[in-house]
Amino acid sequence: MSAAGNGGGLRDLLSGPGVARLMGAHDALGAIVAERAGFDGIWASGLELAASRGVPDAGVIAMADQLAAASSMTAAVSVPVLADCDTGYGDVGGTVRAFEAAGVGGVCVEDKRWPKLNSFAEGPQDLVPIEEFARAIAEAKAMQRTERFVLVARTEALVAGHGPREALARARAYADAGADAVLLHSKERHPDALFDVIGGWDRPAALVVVPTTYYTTTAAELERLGVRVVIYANQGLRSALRAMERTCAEILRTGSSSSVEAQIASVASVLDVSGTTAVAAGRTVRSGGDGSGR
Ligand code: SPV
Ligand code: MG
Repeated sequence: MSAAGNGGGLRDLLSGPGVARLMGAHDALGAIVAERAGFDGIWASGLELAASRGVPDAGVIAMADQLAAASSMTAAVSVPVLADCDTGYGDVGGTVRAFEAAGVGGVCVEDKRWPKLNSFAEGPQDLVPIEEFARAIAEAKAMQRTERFVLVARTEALVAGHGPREALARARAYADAGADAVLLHSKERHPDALFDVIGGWDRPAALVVVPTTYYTTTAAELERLGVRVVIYANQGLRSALRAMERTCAEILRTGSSSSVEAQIASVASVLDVSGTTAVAAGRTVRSGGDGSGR
């Protein structure tokens, strides 16, 4: 792996061919599972990370937390990682520098006012003025050190209750400010407003969408509309949550893990996914050393 890590591949995904599918994760385990399944990249989800820490997705996660999580995912997989950096932690340019230096593929920042609230939560979804966010994007792009790193600008205009006209104006302004891609977020069940924005897209920057509420829309359909990247932001965590709840309840209900053994992963697969099997087979590990090899 080069010093730039596996980050460069994200730029390739933006330019096609075809639609790229990113799977949400919050740790190396989730990233490894997604890579093995065949996903093109990883979405280091802010919601998943917050939930995994037991804190709200409301601007509580700090840059250092996401940097550590995205770095461990980048180290664990060969596909690129796009880090959900919320509103940019008060410094979009500093965020770009930090994640770029860590070899992460790119960052996504959204045009909400801090402290932001998750897009699906009932509550205020206030946007920063379009000029302010476009300026932050332009400044951050000027601070980027390598060609390959990717800055995705996300507009929450539709989530905040504005119409397609405002969403399109914001998306264009961010693309014109230098964003490599624009994430159009929507919480519509039938994404008519989103499709209007996509239909009016007239910039070279790639479009990214997150079909969480409009989950019946397939990646192939989105690709036909011109979308380049589709993010399955939280389905991994949601499936793990449901499975953990069922297992906990079954063990307490029956007095043993017998009734769930057939449904849960084997210890052998945990040893495999953690690399323990490879170490047992002879791969050298030095623990507690100073790295000098002595
Ligand atoms: C996340 O995964 O944290 C996102 C996407 O930002 S969503 O939760 O759908 O807003
Ligand atoms: Mg998020």
